[in-house]
Amino acid sequence: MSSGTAFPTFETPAPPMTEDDALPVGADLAIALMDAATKANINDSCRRGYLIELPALGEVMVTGDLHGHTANLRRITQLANLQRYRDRYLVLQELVHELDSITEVCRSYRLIEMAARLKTTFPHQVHILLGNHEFSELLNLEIGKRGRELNSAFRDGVEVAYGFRSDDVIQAYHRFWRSCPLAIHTENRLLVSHSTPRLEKAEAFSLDYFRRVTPDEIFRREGPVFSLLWGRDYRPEAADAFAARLDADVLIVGHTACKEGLHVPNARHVILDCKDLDGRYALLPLTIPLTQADVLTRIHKLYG
Ligand SMILES: [Mn+2]
Repeated sequence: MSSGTAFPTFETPAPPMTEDDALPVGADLAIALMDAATKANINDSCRRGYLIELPALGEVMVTGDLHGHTANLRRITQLANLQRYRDRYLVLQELVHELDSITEVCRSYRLIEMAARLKTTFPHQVHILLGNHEFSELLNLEIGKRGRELNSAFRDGVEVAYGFRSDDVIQAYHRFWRSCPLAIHTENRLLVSHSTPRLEKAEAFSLDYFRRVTPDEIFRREGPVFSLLWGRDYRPEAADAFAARLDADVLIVGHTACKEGLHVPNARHVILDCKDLDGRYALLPLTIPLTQADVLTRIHKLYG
């Protein structure tokens, strides 16, 4: 479709947003952007199946759940300075769903598109992990907070932006999410994933599981990946079991809301959160062994 003349004017999508973090794109550009990011995911040079394997070179900046927070992604982009530091990797996660969009429409699609633009600009440096909120969009699992279904708030936001083209744009988001990696393993024995499974589910996992798992196995309701993305088992024995299966010493995750952007529930997990202005991130060398204590000395506030 090269112009809007084929359609009645009453179906014309809403005009572009005027805020400075709004992307002035129409549906066709949004779809092209998302498909370019999907292609970048698939062609990622660090990727084996659904696992990203980072070499012992440079450093990795790990961030926590963003939930539509475009200002925080701008801040992260500025801090990461990927253009200057070409052997620095950036990990993003849980982009979709503004958790406080109870009465208003959710506009987290803007954050998804910002992240997609970063992925296409720095395809081998930026890694966007699949989170349970994206998973819930893909499988149409209702995910509610305080009485407002986040899925329908998300759809409302996309409809405000893209009108009658919403379904096409949402399908492009889905193609992107289906191509996102599930975990990142580093040579210095860090494992970064959105969350970790319950102890009883840990034995399903290994680095080879992530390298070989198929989309049919991933995108179903009761599979191991479901337990990976939703799990909140922070008992030391659960952390030890999962870390041992994944050849990791430290587990860096998002998923759980933290008051000051950080929570350390046991001797392996480091939980990061970037949903608000108290957000924190980790900037970690990939060239030296790191204990959990080493990781904790390398955690910084997004602001100040
Ligand atoms: Mn989550």
